[in-house]
Amino acid sequence: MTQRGTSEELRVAVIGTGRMGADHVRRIQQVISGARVTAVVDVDAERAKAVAAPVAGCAAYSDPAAAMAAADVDAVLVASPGPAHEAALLTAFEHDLPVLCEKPLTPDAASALRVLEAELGLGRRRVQVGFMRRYDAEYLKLKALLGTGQLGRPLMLHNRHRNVASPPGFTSAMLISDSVAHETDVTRWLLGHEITAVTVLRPRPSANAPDGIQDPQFVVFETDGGAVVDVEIFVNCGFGYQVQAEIVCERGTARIGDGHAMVTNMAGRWGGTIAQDFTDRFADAYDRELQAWVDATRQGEVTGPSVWDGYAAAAVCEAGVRALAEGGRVEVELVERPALYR
Ligand code: NAD
Ligand code: ISE
Repeated sequence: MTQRGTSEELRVAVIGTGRMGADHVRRIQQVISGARVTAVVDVDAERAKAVAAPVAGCAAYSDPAAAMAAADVDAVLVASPGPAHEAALLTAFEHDLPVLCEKPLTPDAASALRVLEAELGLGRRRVQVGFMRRYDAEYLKLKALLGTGQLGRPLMLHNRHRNVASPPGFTSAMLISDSVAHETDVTRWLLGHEITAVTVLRPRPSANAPDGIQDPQFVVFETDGGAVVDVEIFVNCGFGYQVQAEIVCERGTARIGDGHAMVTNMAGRWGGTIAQDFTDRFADAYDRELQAWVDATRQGEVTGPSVWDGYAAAAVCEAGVRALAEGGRVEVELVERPALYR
């Protein structure tokens, strides 16, 4: 059997074979280069077997620790639900395996801090967090434009984040911890600021929202660079998947996410199509994200969103969930940023 870490291709265990995990298995096997899937894990053993079956040389497990102990696993992609991430990450650290962990790093700040402390104990980064918008072509253009300084200092960032329908079990708090988690990262990454306070306004819920779910919400961030950021999160909008952002700076504005790749004129009307979900809208971003992870890992490096970014996002989301429940403005508390993440 090949020794761990000596095969040419990165041998990946994918933990969680639901919607994202199964799509990442397809991506590793059919889209990107330099890696193959040698293990899949799901607490639903039948699901793991079904995802493993068409993949040559891929074993199915129902216990993440058993997969991570296997000799033909060099790296781990965590795509189980957020509450299961901490255990998977800590086990990966025990086996000294590099990890791509889907967002959120963990669902709350205390557990994210435990992961951060465990990684600090290793003395080097091991984790890339799956904030894939950092790999999206439009967000990258916006980031590059801001970097030129032509627009001047950012003053405000307006975000819209709409999903067709929320999945079963989605709660009011998850609009923030699961969905707005992306805007917390986008804000920190685009502006280079930390978010210092969160306020959540609650419009009368849409009649299309499941009973008892506060949807939509209007979330406001304040940042340590003096910017104000708003996020409309609306996860039962019914008509499509839309993620849009407009930055307002001292000398101009820039806007992405209008999705006007093709406009048709027909029968007295003009228009285009709207993506229906994130696997469509962000397909290229996921591809680039995974290729970047595989390339860096094969070089023995860790790049992209860090455990610090995952922790900061968790802390902001926790403040947001409190602001949603209690009303008013909630300040974000962060520990001092360790040197490993500066
Ligand atoms: P899902 O419910 O479709 O799939 C999760 C799978 O994990 C299920 O098959 C479940 O049986 C399995 N599972 C549960 N606990 C497990 C455990 N302890 N070990 C192994 N498997 C376990 O969920 P999903 O939509 O695929 O989401 C998975 C992750 O991906 C979440 O962290 C979610 O936030 C994230 N996500 C990211 C994006 C993005 O745009 N980046 C989009 C959707 C979901
Ligand atoms: C989901 O988990 C994602 O990460 C999607 O990108 C987001 O649009 C959706 O709202 C979340 O539930």
